[in-house]
Amino acid sequence: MPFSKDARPVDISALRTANPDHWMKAAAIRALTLDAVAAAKSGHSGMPMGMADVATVLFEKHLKFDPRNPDWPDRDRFILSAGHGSMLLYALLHLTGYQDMTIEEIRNFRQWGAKTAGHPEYGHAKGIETTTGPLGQGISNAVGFAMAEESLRARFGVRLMDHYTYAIAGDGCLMEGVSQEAIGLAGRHQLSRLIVLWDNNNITIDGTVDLADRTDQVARFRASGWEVIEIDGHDPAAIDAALTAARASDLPTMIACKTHIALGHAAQDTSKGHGALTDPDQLAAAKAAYGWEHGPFEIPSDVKSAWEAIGARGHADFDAWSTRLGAAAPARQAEIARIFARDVPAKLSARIRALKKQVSEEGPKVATRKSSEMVLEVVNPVLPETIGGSADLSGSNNTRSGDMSVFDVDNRKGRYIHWGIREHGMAAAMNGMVLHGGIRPYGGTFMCFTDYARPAMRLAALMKVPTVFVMTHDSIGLGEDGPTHQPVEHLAISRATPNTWVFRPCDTVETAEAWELAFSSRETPSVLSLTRQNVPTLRREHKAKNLTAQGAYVLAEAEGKRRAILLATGSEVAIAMAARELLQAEGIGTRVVSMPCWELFEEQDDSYRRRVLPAGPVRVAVEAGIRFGWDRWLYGERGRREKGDFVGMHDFGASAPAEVLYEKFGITAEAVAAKVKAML
Ligand SMILES: Cc1ncc(C[n+]2csc(CCOP(=O)(O)OP(=O)(O)O)c2C)c(N)n1
Repeated sequence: MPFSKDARPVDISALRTANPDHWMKAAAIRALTLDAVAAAKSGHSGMPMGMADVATVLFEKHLKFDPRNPDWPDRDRFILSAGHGSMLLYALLHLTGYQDMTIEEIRNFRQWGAKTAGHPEYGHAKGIETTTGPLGQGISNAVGFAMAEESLRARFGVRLMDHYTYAIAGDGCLMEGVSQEAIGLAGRHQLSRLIVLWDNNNITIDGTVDLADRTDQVARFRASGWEVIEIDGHDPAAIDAALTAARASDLPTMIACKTHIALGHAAQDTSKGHGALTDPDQLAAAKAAYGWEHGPFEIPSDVKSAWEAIGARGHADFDAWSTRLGAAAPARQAEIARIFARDVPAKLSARIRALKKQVSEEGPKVATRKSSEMVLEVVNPVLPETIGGSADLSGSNNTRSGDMSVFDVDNRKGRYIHWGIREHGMAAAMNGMVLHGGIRPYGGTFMCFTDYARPAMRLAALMKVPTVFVMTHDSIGLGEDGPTHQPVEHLAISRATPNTWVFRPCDTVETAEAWELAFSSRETPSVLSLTRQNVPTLRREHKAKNLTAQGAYVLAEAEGKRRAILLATGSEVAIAMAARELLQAEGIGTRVVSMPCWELFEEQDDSYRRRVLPAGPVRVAVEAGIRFGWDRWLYGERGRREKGDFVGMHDFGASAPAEVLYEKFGITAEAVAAKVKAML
């Protein structure tokens, strides 16, 4: 059993007697953790047992929260980045009196239907600010929470927005690469309201940290622009003093809390302490060492009332805040309510419709990334809650509209963020902004770097938050940058993710419709797949209705008897239209279906889907990506195996001009027409 090398002996009885009141409150967390993990026969005991003192002082003396009003916009946010230690959070929520975190929930830790999932899941219970478990995400979300606070404080004033973000991170969180992206961003932006508590216990699953790392974390944070305070994480006075200093600092602060994993248990300071401690004798011995003489899941009334008093501490703060809000101008009150409810103003649809009308008349031939910029130009001014950005590709992603100034230390009102070359950190921080509330973030990169942002994109979908990922340069159509930059499998990756809308608009009209849906979404993240290369306007007849909302629709009907249906997305819709010309010229009636969003088409009722994809005609799908997933539309939905085929990519791309690549890879109108004729 690997031992922590720098493990000092701990005199539990000295800790107990030095601060008896504090000790029993922290012991309640430790006891609940031991009982819940023993009942579930699984879970992580050591982290909550090690960080119980830090968490107790934080909740007792510093955290601004009100269990009766868990959605209070001006509460401090507490993020358990080390999500495996979920019992720490559940115990805190239960003890401080969050209504939905009953003792029954704790008893049912990790069981079907319980709010107490293995790792904290956003939406399961109030007080869980974000889903954590994939290490490094929470600390990176926290950066977005802190940016959201800065932005909203600048917008609404310190009387209404004035809070801190606290995150507990372990060695694992700090080893994950994304943590450096987060730390770099927080340091650069001087996010002084962000306080990270590092559980410095020197233990991970395989053993001691030095098996895999020798980073000087203190130097690392300081080098990234943070203040660092080092303390004994079991000394309540030191914890309190460090938190006070951190709150006063002009910089983000990391408090390095030297702790003992599984404090007081036979497995203390060992990697065994990281996991599920279920041995009944050892459990009893640990409780005896704590001086905890109560049965499983039993909290003595004096300890419970002490914790409830901590939970009640924030009522007055909440009431005072409500009074201040009530005294604000009605329009300001309504605006705060609106943005936190994720409602969009009616003006959004009006602006989208006006743009659609204009471009369907003018018919510009532009890249859809440019179309996207045209949309943002008209929409951002009426959506003050948007924050845009790019991972160092602003000019390529076209994500900045003219009204957006740059978010910076001296311009917190800025709504455009230069994320640097940090796709993962950007995506995770954007999730944090949505979760904070009051912000609708979107951020851009090249579509092939979906891979770099992917863990956070998945969590947006899992958490049901409407983050918008702007993915430009979405195929071989980007040309000379070559196969490293040409996504082929990324549409399939995002489409395979539940609760994600993948939009691949064919022109400016569809791009406007996609943005309207993305910005109106309450629970679904969006991926906008946009071209580098110019495409024609195909929707020349103005329709006020948002056709993209149906996922797929008939763009061009067959003339004469309908013998073929061409299905296409994005830049390949124009190729399908050209193929239709060829086929119609030979008397083959051909319908073109534009499919900007598969997921929304799947949601349509059967009769609509039948109208768009009737049985009978041959079907050819055209997309400059891999085939994966397309068989659903070719062979399913009344299609037949011998009557369906695909034109697209079968391997990685190549470096050459876009037109050459389309020709060489056979994604042409002629190839589409030939496939149709071969099946007739
Ligand atoms: C991205 C990711 N990789 C791996 C894991 C599996 N895992 C869970 S906890 C853990 C070790 C974390 O060590 P540390 O943060 O020091 O936690 P402690 O041992 O102090 O509880 C690992 C590897 C994970 N949850 N997330």
